[in-house]
Amino acid sequence: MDERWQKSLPVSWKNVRFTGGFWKKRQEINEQVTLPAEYEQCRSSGRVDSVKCIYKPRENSGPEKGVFTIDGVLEENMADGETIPRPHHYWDSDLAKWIEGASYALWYERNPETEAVIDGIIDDFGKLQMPDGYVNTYYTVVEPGKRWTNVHRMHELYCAGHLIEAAAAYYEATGKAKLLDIVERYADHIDRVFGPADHQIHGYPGHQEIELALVKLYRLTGKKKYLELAAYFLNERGKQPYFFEEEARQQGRDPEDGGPKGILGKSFLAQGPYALFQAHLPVREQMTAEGHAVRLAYMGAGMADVASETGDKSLWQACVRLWDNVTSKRMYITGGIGSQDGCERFNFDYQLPNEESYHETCASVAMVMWGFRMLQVAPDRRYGDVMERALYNGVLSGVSLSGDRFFYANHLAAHPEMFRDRIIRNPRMFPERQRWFAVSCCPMNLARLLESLGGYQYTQGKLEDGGQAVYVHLYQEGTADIRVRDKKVVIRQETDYPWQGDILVTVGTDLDGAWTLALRIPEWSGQPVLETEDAEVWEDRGYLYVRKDWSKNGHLHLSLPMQPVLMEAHPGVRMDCGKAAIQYGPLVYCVEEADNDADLFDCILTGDSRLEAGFEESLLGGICTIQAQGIRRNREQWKGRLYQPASRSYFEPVKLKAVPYYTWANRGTGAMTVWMNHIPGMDHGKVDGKYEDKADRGNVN
Ligand code: FUB
Ligand code: ZN
Repeated sequence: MDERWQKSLPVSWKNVRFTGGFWKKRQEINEQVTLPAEYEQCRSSGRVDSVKCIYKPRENSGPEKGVFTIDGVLEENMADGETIPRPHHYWDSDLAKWIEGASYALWYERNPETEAVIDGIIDDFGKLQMPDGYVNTYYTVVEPGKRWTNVHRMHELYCAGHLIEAAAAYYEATGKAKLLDIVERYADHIDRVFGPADHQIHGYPGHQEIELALVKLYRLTGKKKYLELAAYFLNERGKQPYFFEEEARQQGRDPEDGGPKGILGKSFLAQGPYALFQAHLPVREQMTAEGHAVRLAYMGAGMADVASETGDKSLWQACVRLWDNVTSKRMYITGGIGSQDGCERFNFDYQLPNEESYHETCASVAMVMWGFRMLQVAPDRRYGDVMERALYNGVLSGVSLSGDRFFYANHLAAHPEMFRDRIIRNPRMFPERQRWFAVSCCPMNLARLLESLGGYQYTQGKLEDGGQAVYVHLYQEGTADIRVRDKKVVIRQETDYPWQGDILVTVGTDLDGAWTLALRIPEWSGQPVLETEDAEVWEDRGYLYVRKDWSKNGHLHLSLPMQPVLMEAHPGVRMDCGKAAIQYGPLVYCVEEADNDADLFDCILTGDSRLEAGFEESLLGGICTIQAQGIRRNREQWKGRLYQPASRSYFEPVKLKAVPYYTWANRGTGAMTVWMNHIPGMDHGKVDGKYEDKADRGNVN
């Protein structure tokens, strides 16, 4: 493990503006379509009004319905005989994520209407706040008097974390501190309730999130107690006796009771008690990434944050260990994690199914957040590359090109019949994006990430020799307004990334003296070409360090060679054995029925399937497509048969066209696959009417 600590801190999203290109377009859709559509869903489903506390539980109301609906959710969460939706125990987090995303948008363009809507919700949260600082809709109106009795399952700390993040965003965007005041009082309350003293709860959240939020609050307010509380939650996790078990016993619940789906009980996973919640072991003893994927990645993000602020080496090492396990054995090529449907969790090493993949959008968002925080402790491209992979693929596939439909689960292969025959019954799993979900974590998570993406582009810190460095982690047309040694520095990127790998960087400053720009060189890019003058240049952990006096000559040109390549999965990923996926720059590709006949799953890429990239302005919002010649078996020879002896003469040529994975399922429902059959030793050229197999003659490409 490379233990060199090289701390840097994010350049705020407020200081970075996308001025054109790929992400600018996506942000505009996010602002104009996604965020308004999400607000409307929150309004019509009762989420917005839930904070007004108009719901009153009726004495004899029946059980919650919790119905999954595809379009619209008016009856969601209604109990029998009730007319006002019963606030769900994590609706507060939905509203908070929406406020967060909408706040970022306000910074880019002030909008009095949106601001008034947010102010209204904040005022309702303010009225909801108890004199001791507690804020939670569910426990105010649905189960009053029961707060902090089921920290394991009921998401109070998770909702608090999201409210803190929302408050930070709203404050930074508008300068208005009213939500910040609310969450500070709430965080103070939480700080009084949880901790090591006898009168405190020695506990931690059932769903991590608050840890990273508390670090954000610490950075914003400078109050160390928030950082200490974040560290406390992480350090307490997994200690014995298990907090979740103690809590259940104190409340008269059976710790083995796993709830309606059976998954929440103490011994549900073989990896250890409460492994679904990463509470089976203290975090420093967790050798593999187990349990619920979003929880794990948020925990990793929190660990990296706390390690970065406290210098805690053992916490950092534990964080790296988990990261390595995830990214080397348990992550999809799209950067997505959590392959197991059912409890949204990690599976054993290399268990990465394609058609039944869960690969939740939130989990990809969490990977971006985690990767970015890893970079702040150690600028190493293995973190930046994964962050980028998750962003362009796992995250972005979660939203339609139109911006108003969403994937919860993101499959790497799909067949429409699975949907039509209702083999897959849960809308979260449908291979068609939905307008909304009863549990709608993903749409909102994605929107807040896209709107704050500028904040993931740069970090700033000191090098080992004390020199100043600005790290460039992502490439995107736009400007960053930074201060180096207290002088203004404007960094401008001009690029057509991710369609091309040329990046022109112009630095405008009158700061005298040398400082360093460190540029991530993605692993896919092979040999980059850097053109600049009067600079000292070196490479370290996949970053190209360029030190010079930028006030004298503020230009550099970086060329990252971008070619379509065939990627293979580790042989342990049995579903992908004998298969390859196309990648072009940071983008993973897939083949869809819309561009290729059906029978995608029978197509084979061969040793001489040359991949050709070309830009198609009018397709799917303007994309680079990849064309390749392949082969497939001739169906004529299969008439009336289900099986027959294998033969080489079945094959016929087929032209394949691949599109970026994030664009799939935007042209109706159809078959899709990321992984295609691949026989590198086979040449699809015809010899004597047959297709030649070079491997037979020892000529493996
Ligand atoms: O539990 C809150 C969120 O809902 C999780 O992060 C997602 O995985 C989904 O279960
Ligand atoms: Zn989600």
